[in-house]
This record gives sequence, C-alpha cells and structure tokens, in this order.
Amino acid sequence: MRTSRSSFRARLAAFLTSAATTGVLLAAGAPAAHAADTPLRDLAAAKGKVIGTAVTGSKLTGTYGDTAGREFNALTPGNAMKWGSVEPARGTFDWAEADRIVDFAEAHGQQVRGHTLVWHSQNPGWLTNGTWTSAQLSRLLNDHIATEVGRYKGRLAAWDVVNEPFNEDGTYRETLWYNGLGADYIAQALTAARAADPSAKLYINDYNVEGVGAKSTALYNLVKSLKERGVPIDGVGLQAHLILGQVPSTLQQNIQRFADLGVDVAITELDIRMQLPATEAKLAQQAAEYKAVMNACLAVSRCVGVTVWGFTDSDSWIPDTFPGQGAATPYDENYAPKPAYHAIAEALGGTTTPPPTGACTATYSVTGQWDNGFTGQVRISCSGASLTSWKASWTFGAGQRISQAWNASCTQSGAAVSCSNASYNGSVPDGGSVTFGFNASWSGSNPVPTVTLG
Ligand code: 9MR
Repeated sequence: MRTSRSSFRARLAAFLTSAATTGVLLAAGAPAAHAADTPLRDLAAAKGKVIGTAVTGSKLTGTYGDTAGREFNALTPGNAMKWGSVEPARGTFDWAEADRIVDFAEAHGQQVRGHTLVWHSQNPGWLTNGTWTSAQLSRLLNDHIATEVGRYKGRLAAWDVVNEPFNEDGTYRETLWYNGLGADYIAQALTAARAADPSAKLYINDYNVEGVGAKSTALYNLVKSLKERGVPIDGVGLQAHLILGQVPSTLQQNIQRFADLGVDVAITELDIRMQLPATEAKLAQQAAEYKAVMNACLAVSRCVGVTVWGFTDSDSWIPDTFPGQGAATPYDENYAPKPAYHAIAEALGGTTTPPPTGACTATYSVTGQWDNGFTGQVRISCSGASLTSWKASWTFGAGQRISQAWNASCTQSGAAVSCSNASYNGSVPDGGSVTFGFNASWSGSNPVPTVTLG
C-alpha cells in the first residue's frame, strides 16, 4: 500500500502511537539473538502477585499497547479517572479514556486499579473554585463516588479512594475536603465507595510513606483507627516515587507493619529517578534498587504487588516535574528494556539474558499506525562498540509489506526483510545511533518482529 507523506502525517496526528521494541545485538560482529524472556506478568502470576503499570489511554495501540498488554497483569489509569478528567464541567461526564483503559484491560485479562476518587489535585475548576457548605461538599463527595465507582462496579480490582491525605510531618493536609468536612471525609469516602462497589478493594494511597517515619506512622494510625471503628478499608498504597540511592531501608518492615494491621499493601506508583544523563553505572544501581523494592513486597504475603508509574521513559511524569531528572522507568524511551526490567524479572523468578555491555543493538518501533498502514522505525545504537556498515533483518509475522523506506535500502522477499545502510549512514560510533524508517501495510494484527543486526 502506498501512502503519501502528507496523508501519512494527518493520520499520524490522529493515530499517534508509540512504539515498543525488540532489541537485538551484535557484539564484535557475531549476531547474538536476544532470547525472548518470559513476560513479567507470567512470572508474577506464578507467584500470585500483581505487576502493573500506569497507562495513558490514548497510547494503547502499536508497540505501547503491545508492551502494556504483554508484560503487565494490571493497569492503573495515570490520569483518566481523576475528577478533573471525568467531570470537567459540573454534570458533564467524559468517560472515554477511562472506558478505553478498562476495556483494554478486560480484553487482555488484566486487573484495573481505579485512581483516584478523593484528592486535592487535578480536580475540576468548578469544584475547586466553588464555595460550598459542608452539607454541599458532603453531597458532592458522595455523589461523585457513587457515580464513578458505580460506573465500573464489579470490573475494578481496587480503588485508590483517598489519595495523599497527609503532610510530611504526619498532620492532615489542608484540602478542600479536610477544611470542609474534617478528617472524617476519609471514612465517609471509604463508606461511600464500599456501598457503590462491594467487591473492589478500598485503599488509601500516599507518597513518602514507604519507610517508617512520621508520615507513614500517621497513615498507620489512621488505618488502625478506621479498622477499629469498622470503616471499610482494605489496603494501603505506597506510591514509591523514589530517588536513586534513596530506597528506604525500612521498606519491608513498614510493609509488614501495615500487613500486621490486617490490610493489604500495594506498591502503587513505583519509579526511581536519577539525574540525567543515565550512565551504565546509574542504570545498574537503579536495577538493584528496583529488585530491592520487588523483594520487599515479595517477602510479605499481604503485599499484593507492584505497579510502575509508566513503563517507558517516554511516558513518565518525571522529566516535566523534575527538570534534568528522568530515566525512572523499566524501559527506555525507545521501548528497549533497561537493566531495571531484567531486575524485576529476576526478582519474580525469571531467568533473563540481559544484553551484554559493549554491543550495538537494533530497536524496532511502530511510530504511527492507521487503517491498514503503519510507519516503522529501526534505531541502531552502539555502546562500547561501533559499526562501519550495517544490515538489519527481520521476518514479518503477519503479512506486513514494506512500501517505501528512507535512510536505508530495504528489500522484502516473502516475509523476509533486509535493510542495509545508505551511503551516508553506515558508520555508527561508540555512543552514537542512526535510525531508518519505512511505511508498510498490515491487516489483522501488526506484531513487532525481532530484528537481527549483521
Ligand atoms: O502521572 C500523572 C501526571 O501525568 C500528572 O501530570 C500529575 C499531576 O499531578 O499526576 C501524575 O500522577 C500522580 C498520581 O496521580 C498521584 N501520585 C503522584 C503522581 C505523580 O505526580
């Protein structure tokens, strides 16, 4: 199928997808296929644990969708279920992205963690700018919970009912809810959520509560008193937005003390950020720290599992919020698994074959997909090695056919594709990369092939 560049661009804008990848290597001339690792979700399932990711609904196609569906057994909408997303104007609801994520999860046999019902942030302007009596606030809270939890009744595994209720010193955060209703807004929200969906596990979720400290102790005391009062509370979410080198040494002990209260614990938003650029040493340290977090959860039977806050560095909140920092997730921004990915797999009992250092790798991505066409990209990167010419080959698994290529010369014979460098981009220096692209047709499915560099 031929596609003009301009119509491709228009379609790309409408159907922008990101890409997952398959990486393959070549060190010193000998092609070494990267053995397909067992998906994380299969490893986690064998241990009865959740391995989840936050997702952006609009991106759940192409390689992003393939990876989210293949590797994770739980999804959390990163933003789609927040009040400001679902009810931007009072009484006007937009469930499109949230529905899309829940539908995707069901189609892929994944759990959904609802996030989040009661928070001080990402609320609609009509709510935060309004002046409300406590009776009105109370009604708004109950109605919101009844509507949103009711919509997904029976379909969600858990809800982050209340998000981030504490200050760092363990006092209550002064929010719209706290100021209007007092600390009992928390019990009220939990009670309303239980009434709207008796089968969903109800959580309080916060950050900087991973280790034992003033804030986590306040959360502990709250959960204890809610249990004593008979308020429905099933679990605590430890977000775990961590900084490289600062994984709390008391993480497992802290998880255990919550478990001993008789509630579940989930690591709900794990990422481990670093000052950029990411070096091999930092990525190795990050891998060890991902493994330590996994192990702390795996050591406590009531720790249900770990969710990462975005699985790829191209879909992470970190660079926007902490300028100069990033590389916080298990996949790089080209969807190549990082050492952290392999560390998660190992913690879950997998045996992985991490790429050797000193190699050139080829990473295949679907960067745009529409009707029956798509644009693909292959990036060839070298680290500790270099190339003076290259050839990237793969076999299309579902009848895809290349119609045009740029920055490489490609031939296709049956399902076999072979692309060689152009006259100007054969050389890939140590630490450098080149990319080439192509347009191709697909129908039915568009699986990502494994590329061999040779
Ligand atoms: O990942 C979310 C990001 O896209 C939003 O811009 C941000 C706004 O605060 O919220 C992010 O998710 C947050 C989550 O809902 C609660 N814990 C902290 C997360 C990172 O800010």
